[in-house]
Amino acid sequence: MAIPESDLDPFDASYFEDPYPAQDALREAGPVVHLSRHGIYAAARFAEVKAILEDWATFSSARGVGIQDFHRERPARLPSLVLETDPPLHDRTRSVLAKVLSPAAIRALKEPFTEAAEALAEELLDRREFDAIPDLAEAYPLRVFPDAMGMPPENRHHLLPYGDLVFNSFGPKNPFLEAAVARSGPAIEWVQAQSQRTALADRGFGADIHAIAETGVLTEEEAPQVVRSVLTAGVDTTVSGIGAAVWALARFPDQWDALHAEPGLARVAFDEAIRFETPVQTFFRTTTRDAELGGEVIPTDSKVLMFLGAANRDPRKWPNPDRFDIHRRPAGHVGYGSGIHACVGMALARLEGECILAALAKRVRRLEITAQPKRRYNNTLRGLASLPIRLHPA
Ligand code: OVM
Repeated sequence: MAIPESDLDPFDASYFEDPYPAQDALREAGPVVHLSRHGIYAAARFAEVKAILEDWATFSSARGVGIQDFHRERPARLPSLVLETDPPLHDRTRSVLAKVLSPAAIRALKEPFTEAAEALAEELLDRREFDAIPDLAEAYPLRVFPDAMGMPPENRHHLLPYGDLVFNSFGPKNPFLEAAVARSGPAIEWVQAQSQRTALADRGFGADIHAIAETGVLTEEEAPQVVRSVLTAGVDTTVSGIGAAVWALARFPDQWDALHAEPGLARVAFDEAIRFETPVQTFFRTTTRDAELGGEVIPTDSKVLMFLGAANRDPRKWPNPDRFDIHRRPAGHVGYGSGIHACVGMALARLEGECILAALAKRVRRLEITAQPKRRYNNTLRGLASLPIRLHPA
């Protein structure tokens, strides 16, 4: 048996426009495909993506989770102490973040996050017509997340071009990455400065990370790097997730009806949107040995691309996968990953999604798309740049 070849470029505009036919072809071609243009292996079926995620020793993150192999090329930024590591270093950092972002810590945010969501929903209802990407999907996380971190109110907008840059940098050096570099301006220096203990309030996730560092778990140099991870991973992702949910709910009006009738479904509706659009579309691993996968063998030292979004629409796993259905059970999707690197901020992301969707569901009878949405191009993140919406109040 030979591994099939494909000349698909999963980092180009026409793919981003409509990735589904290409993802379907990849899943059908076999459990493992070789993408000849980039010289990488790929998995697009749920079972194989999940198997890669569960075997960190064979499919390593320490050589980078983008297309670049840190053994062959120097990474542009200091590798993340949690994302771009394997055990035991990974576990040490992870335990700090798991403590800081504990269920109890997230639960304590339910009230302020609900309050902020209700206030934003009221503002949007007053305006009636707006762009749901900047005015809702970006506005809500940019209001609540930096507050939870303990960041000053100034210049929070830099978090967006910073995230855009890092998520583009997991892909090849193509025009999308070049444009993100050009747009990033002072964002890199700003994020670095904001990660220092003295830039962060006495209370918040930032201070919590530094406090744990002071007990000796992290060094003085490591603590700001861990804050940086949270600032990198925590904003653009939830922006894409909230945008995905609003877009899906606007395109499937029967699903909005169901959510409006039962706003308690907001949390599961957000999760279904993460399955359906999968904001983090792809991540790489690097093989540490000849790796058996789906009956094929991937040679050692190979980059392997996991199509998380394709796995989340694999008909082998999901009945009627292209239907957005808030009554299905989306639990078990790989939109937050799986295994030791599964999203450590998941509860925070879900709280944001739940609060903003519930606040809208209570007040809005119908979402109307008033103009053609515009896609945002990013080598890793799937989302929109613009989604013109008119709200019809209940
Ligand atoms: C990090 C990091 C950066 C981007 C994404 C991410 C999805 C983590 O710096 O640790 O997780």
